[in-house]
Amino acid sequence: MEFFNNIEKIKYEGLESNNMLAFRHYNAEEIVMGKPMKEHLKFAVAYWHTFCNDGSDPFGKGTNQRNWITEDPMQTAKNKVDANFEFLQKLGVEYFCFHDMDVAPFGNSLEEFFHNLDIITDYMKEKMDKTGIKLLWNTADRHANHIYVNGAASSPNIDVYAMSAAQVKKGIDISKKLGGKNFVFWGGREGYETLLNTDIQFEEENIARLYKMAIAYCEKINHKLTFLIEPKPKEPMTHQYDFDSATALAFLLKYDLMEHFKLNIEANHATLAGHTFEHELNVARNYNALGSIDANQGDPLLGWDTDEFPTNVYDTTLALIEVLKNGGLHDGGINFDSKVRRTSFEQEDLFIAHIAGMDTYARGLKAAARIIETGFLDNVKKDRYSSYDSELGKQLLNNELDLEVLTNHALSVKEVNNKSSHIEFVKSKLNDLIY
Ligand code: XUL
Ligand code: CO
Repeated sequence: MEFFNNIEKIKYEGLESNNMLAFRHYNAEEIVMGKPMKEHLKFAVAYWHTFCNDGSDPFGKGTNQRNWITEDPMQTAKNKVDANFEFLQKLGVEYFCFHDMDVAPFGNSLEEFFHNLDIITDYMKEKMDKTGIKLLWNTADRHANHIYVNGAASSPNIDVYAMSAAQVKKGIDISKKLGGKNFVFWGGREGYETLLNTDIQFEEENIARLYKMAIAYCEKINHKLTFLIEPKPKEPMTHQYDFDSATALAFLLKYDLMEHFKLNIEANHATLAGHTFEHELNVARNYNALGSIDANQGDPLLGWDTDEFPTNVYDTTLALIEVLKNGGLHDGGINFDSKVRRTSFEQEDLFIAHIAGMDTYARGLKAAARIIETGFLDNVKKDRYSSYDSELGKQLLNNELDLEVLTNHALSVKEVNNKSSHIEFVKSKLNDLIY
C-alpha cells in the first residue's frame, strides 16, 4: 500500500528552488573530498520519531496526521513497514534504525511480543531484499514498559534483569536476520534517582555483565556486530550512568569492553551534558571509539531533549570536521534521531523536515571540507603548539625528559612569552569559510 501517494522522488534542484519538497544543497552524487556526498553522509531514518510519534507533549494530545494508523495493531505495524520503505525510497535514504517496541505491538506477554516481532521483521527482510535498503542499527527498548520502572540491567529485580536480557537476545537475533552492523545501547532508565537506595557499583557491574553476555551470544551465533553506547546525562533519570563520552569510555575501559564497543553520539545529548556536539565527537574519536551519530539539535532555551531536526550549519560543520578527521564513520552513519515539531503536523512535513536536516548536513560537509582543505584550523593549532617544535619540546614528546631537566630549563627562562590567541579573528575567519 502507498502512504505518500502525492509525493514523488525528492530531487536536487539547487539554491534557486523554492520547492519545499526538493534538496537545495544535498546532491547525493556530488563529489566532496574525493567521495560522493551520499557516502560521507550515510543518512538513516529513525523509525520511532517518523512512524510512531503522534505529536503529543506533556500538555496536550497528538496533532500529527498519519494515514497508517488503524484499529488493528498488527495491521498498523505492517503499514508502518510499508510507509518506511516508501519514505526511504522517495527520500533517497538507504538506512533506517528502530527499537523493538517501535515496530511490533507488545501484546500480552514477552512471548507474544517476540512472535509479533518475528512476523514484522520477516516482512521487513522481504522489503530490504527487494529495495536494497539497509539496517544501520536496531536496539531493545528497555525503558518504556512499566516493568522497567527501576531500570533494566540496573534493576534491583533479577526477573526484570532477565526480561531485559531476553529483549537484547531477540534484538541480536533480529540484527543477524536483517544484516545489521551495529546494535545500540542507550541507557534509558539505567541510572538512579537517589543514592539513598542505590548501589552504583553493583548496578554498573550488572550492566557490564549483560554487555559481556551480548558479546558472547554474538560469537556463539557468528554475528559480527559493533555495540554502540549512546551517552546522555539525564532524562529520564536524574543521573544517567552514561553521562557523556568520557564517562562511557571510562566504563568501557574499566570493564575491558573497548574491543567490541564504540559510541553513538547524539547532538542534543551533548547539549544536555553541557558540552558541544563536536566536543563529544572529538573525545570519542581520540579513543578510536567514534561509531555513529544521532543527528538532531536541542533548544538551549528549553533545556530538555527536544530532538529537533538539525538546521544549524555552524554545528554540522564542526561535527563533520570531526567525522572527516575520523576517516568517516565506517560501519556507522548519521541517524536522524529527530522529530517534527508539533506544529508541523501534516504527513508531508516528514519529508520537509528530513530534507532540511539533509541540506544542513550537506552544507556542513562542504564547509568542513573547505576548512580542512585550506588547512585553516590545522594551522591555527600548529601555530598555537609551535613551542613544542623546539629541542626541549621534541625531547618531551619523545619521553626523554624528567623533572630535573625541566627544572633546569625553567630556571634558565628569563621571560615567559605567551602569544595572544587572536580568537576573535579565528572565529570571524571561520564564518567566512562556513557561509
Ligand atoms: C533517547 C534516544 C534514543 C536512542 C535509542 O534520548 O536518543 O532514542 O537514540 O534508544
Ligand atoms: Co538518540
